[in-house]
Amino acid sequence: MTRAPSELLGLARTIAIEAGELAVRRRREGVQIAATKSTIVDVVTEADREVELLIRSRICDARPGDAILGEEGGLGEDGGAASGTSGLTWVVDPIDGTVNYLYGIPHYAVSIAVVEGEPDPRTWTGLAGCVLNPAIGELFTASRGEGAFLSSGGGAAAPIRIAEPVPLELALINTGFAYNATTRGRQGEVVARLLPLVRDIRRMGTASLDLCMVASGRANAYVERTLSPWDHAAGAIIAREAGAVVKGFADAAPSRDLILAAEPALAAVLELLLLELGMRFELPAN
Ligand code: LIP
Repeated sequence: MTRAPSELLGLARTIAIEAGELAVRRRREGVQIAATKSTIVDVVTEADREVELLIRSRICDARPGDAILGEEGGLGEDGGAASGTSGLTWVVDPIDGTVNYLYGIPHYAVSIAVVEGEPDPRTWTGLAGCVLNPAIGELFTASRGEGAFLSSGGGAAAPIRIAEPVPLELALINTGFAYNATTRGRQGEVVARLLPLVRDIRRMGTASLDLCMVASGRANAYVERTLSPWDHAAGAIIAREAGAVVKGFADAAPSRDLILAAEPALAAVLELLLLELGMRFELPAN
């Protein structure tokens, strides 16, 4: 079975489009909270679950040897893919930006990545990534070594690149906050110290699209802590292929501890500043 990144991307794209249509349909019909997760503000809707099941079944049918790591199911549950035999894992967020989805804000995404190696963002290699905002019909894609693309409204895919370098004081920086109240309080303190030093801050509410914003020059940088692997797997591939550095603290790969994406020189300056501003405080266990 093929391991070619461009072919894996083709399948990811087909599945994401079908999943996005389902998400939009369910959104039109009205969305209810099905359960809360880590805290009372961390929610899952019936649509998240249904969309993930659809994605899982499509992957299982097409690629029975691959593993699946999904936000609502864990590794191998429901889809029956167990941990797989191929060494490839599909990392799936059926609806990234669930709170936007719940409120009817058209800024949420179906995010699907294929990675090679252990299903751990600190060590895996991203092969293909696809992030679809089905509410406005924007599809961001990338496969390893082949660049990043944006297709709008079903049109042809056009190459995207990160923005030209800017100094810190002209940088537009996307960020996000944890669901844990204590953690987000501390994150807010860091942001208050950062705000006077940069152009401005955006809190859009969908990590995968934040990474695509950096990839397409709509933001200069994106930084967040406490993300889960499915929040950033596909977006990180897209941002890298568009020319961004995507990293954790120091030499680490992105993980729950930190994801920072930016044009390389800005990434270096911003990381140092964030350390000075107290960004690297100890996170609670989950
Ligand atoms: C969410 C993100 C959001 C981030 C949250 C959370 P969910 O994903 O994309 O931008 O700040 O921490 O991870 O829960 O909507 O799939």
